[in-house]
Amino acid sequence: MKREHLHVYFVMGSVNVKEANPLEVLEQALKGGITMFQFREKGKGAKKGEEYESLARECQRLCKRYGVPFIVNDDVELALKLDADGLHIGQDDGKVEEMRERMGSKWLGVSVHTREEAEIAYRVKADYVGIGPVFGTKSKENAPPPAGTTLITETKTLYPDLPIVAIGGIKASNAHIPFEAGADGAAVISALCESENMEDDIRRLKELADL
Ligand code: TZP
Ligand code: MG
Repeated sequence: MKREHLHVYFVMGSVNVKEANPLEVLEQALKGGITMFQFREKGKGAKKGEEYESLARECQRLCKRYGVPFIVNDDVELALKLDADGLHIGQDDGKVEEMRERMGSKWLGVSVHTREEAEIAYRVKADYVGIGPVFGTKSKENAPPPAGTTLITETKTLYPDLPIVAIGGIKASNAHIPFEAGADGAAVISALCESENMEDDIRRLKELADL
C-alpha cells in the first residue's frame, strides 16, 4: 500500500449513518474522493449474518467502481471470503502475527495504544498502524480517553517507514494536529457521516494530508 491511501480513510457501518442508507453515504464519500474505506459494522443494531455479509459485498462493489481500497474491520474470515484488499484489527481481534500470516500479501492494519504494541505491529510487518483516539469520540463504544498525539510522534520517530493513520474525533478543523505530529492520514467516522458538505470536508482533509 501507499501512504496516500491513508490520507482520508473513511470508516463506516450502518450504525453510523442512523436513518440514512449506508450505501448512499459511502457513494457520496467515494465521489468526494476518499482514499480508503473500512467496513466497520459494529455497535448496537449492527447487521448480522446474511445482511452483514451482503452489505459488505455491496460496499466492496462500490469501492471497486471508484477504485478505492476496501478494508474489513475485525473479521478475518469475511476479509478472506470477500477477497478484500485488507483487514484492520485491534488488540482483541486475534494475534497480530497470526493475522499477518492469514492475510498473506493483503494489507493488514493494526490499532495500537502503546509503544510495545507499535513495536509488535512493526515487527510482524503490519502495513500501517492506527493510533487514537486522538480526540474525544462518540463513535466507539468504551473508547479509551483521548490520547493526543504523543504516540503518533513516538511511532514516527522510532519506525519512520511504518505508515500511521490517526483516529478519534478528527475533522477538517482539527486534522492539522495529528498531521503535524506525523500521521500520514486521518481515519474518520462522524466527520463524514455527520458532514453537511462531504465534498468540502474531504477536500479540506486531503489538503492537510498533502502538506
Ligand atoms: N477507534 C478509535 S476512535 C474510533 C475508533 C473506531 C472512532 C472514530 O470515530 P470518529 O467519529 O471519527 O471519532
Ligand atoms: Mg477490532
